[in-house]
Amino acid sequence: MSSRIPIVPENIKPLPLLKENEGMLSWVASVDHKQIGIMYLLASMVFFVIGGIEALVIRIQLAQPEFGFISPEVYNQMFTMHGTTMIFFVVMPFLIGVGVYLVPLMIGARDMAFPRLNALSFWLVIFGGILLYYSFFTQSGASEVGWFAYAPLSEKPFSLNKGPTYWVLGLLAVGISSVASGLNNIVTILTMRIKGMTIRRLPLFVWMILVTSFLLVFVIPVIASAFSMMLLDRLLGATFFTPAHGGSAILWQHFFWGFGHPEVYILILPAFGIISEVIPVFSRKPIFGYEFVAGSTVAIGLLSVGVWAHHMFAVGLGNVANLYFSLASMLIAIPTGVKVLNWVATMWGGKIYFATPMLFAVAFIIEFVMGGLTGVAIASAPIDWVVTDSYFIVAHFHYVLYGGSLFAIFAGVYYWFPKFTGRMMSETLGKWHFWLTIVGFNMTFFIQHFLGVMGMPRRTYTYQDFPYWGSMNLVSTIGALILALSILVFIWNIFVSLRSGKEAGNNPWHAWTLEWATSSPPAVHNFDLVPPVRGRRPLWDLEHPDTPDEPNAKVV
Ligand code: HEM
Ligand SMILES: [Cu+2]
Repeated sequence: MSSRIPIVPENIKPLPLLKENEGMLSWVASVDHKQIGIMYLLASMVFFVIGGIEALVIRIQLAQPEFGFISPEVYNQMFTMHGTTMIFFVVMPFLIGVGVYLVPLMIGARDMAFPRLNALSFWLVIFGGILLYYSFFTQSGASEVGWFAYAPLSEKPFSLNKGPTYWVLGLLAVGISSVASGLNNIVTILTMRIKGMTIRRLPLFVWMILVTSFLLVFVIPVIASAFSMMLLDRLLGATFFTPAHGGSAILWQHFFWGFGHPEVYILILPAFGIISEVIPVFSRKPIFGYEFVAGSTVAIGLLSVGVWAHHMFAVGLGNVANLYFSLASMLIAIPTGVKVLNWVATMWGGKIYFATPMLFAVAFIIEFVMGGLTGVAIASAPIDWVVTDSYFIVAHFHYVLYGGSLFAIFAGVYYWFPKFTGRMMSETLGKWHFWLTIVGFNMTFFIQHFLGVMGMPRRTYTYQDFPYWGSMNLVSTIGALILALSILVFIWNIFVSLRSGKEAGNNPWHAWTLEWATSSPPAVHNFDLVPPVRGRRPLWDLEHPDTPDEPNAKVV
């Protein structure tokens, strides 16, 4: 086919190709975006198991009133390490890793713009994880001050433990890594697209990685500065956040949430991207309102940096501030609602095919909307005052983080596993995984809304035997055990499918984006030839050469 454009444009020199069968070294020394992507995913899985075990320990301790499964000190370390691990070492590495793997393929490029920087980013995450987990072996154990490390608790003399110091150092390493991957993504997406892949034809997943990358580059430095100040306080006797010596504990909260709220969008926007790829393919329709899905992402990105103090309603910032932050937070519901509407409209009238990726994608919409609704509720300051620091909040953010980010991650794994490995995942095990997740997830977290409203505080080591508290907590713990089982099924599925899954072929789902135009797994150099790009669905155009270029609005 002479109309096809060769993948390596003349002005880009291909990197020296990795030799196959070099064993471990070919991975450790790799600068190939696909190998680095896979390593990110594996690291994320390992940390997921660790963070999951920590969650189980928490839930077992809370299974009945006045239980003494672990000590209060260890309990504090568990929830701190659990939250930190899940956010910085599970969801972020997964989403960044899947981006590193897919972005070059989706835009028809040979690799990321800066392959060595890419490798550095990955290894910094590992380095940060080792620093973080090393703290368990110090005399006083890991950090015990919660994932947002509020001052002055995290400051001397309140915490003389070494845990928070290792925590900060580990997260600083991850921060450098995130900024580097953000820059790498931005340059790659803006400069390495194949001819014809205009910005308005970018796959939505790439769009969301682009917006997320800008967020990374702008907000990680905020927290990195605060981390540096905290280190100065802890190690060199500075007092940025120590009120007794003229510092301000509230200042830490502004820094932390100035980063922390955009961070939740860093954890969800790429997940939106995954959903925006899966839903059209399994509905056999182009995405409804592409411009709105992309545009609302930009809107969310911009708004997300202006709402941080909704985490600080209980501080007493005053009515004007509370009113502003309430309204601004509620505004975010609009672009988010636009997305949900677009996904539902995409499914509407489509030929829906409920393979496992689609099951997780549809469940994502439902569970994420649940978390979003409680989110809009607590964006109202008076409602937040009632439930702040209670299990209602724990329920809320697990609906968005587990029911949102993690459900999308599962959808993405089932969807792209054939591309990554050349084999299909087992649909039977996939459905077991899915239904166990639905039952376990809702059992664990739904009931926590009620516990919260009944007054159970978050980060509580144990509780008195109030009416129903014991049984409701037990339900939540049993749910967590079911969730653990679902994760075992998922891991088992990966192992089984790697060894004996059905051969996938290039494009098992009949999808339309460029990553499906190459072999599974892709060759080291990604493509021999990239199909011409003259619309948003290059592989569909390839099969329908006579259709007009845009807007591809037909059901197929
Ligand atoms: C595997 C299933 C999970 C279970 C059973 C679980 C359970 C819990 C529980 C019971 C708490 C509250 C501890 C307390 O306040 O005393 C908690 C806190 C937390 N969880 Fe999870 N969780 C799970 C997955 C996740 C995931 C996937 C994420 C994020 C992506 C996450 C992020 C957090 C965060 C940020 C906290 C707050 C920690 C803090 O208060 O400092 N969890 N989790
Ligand atoms: Cu927020």
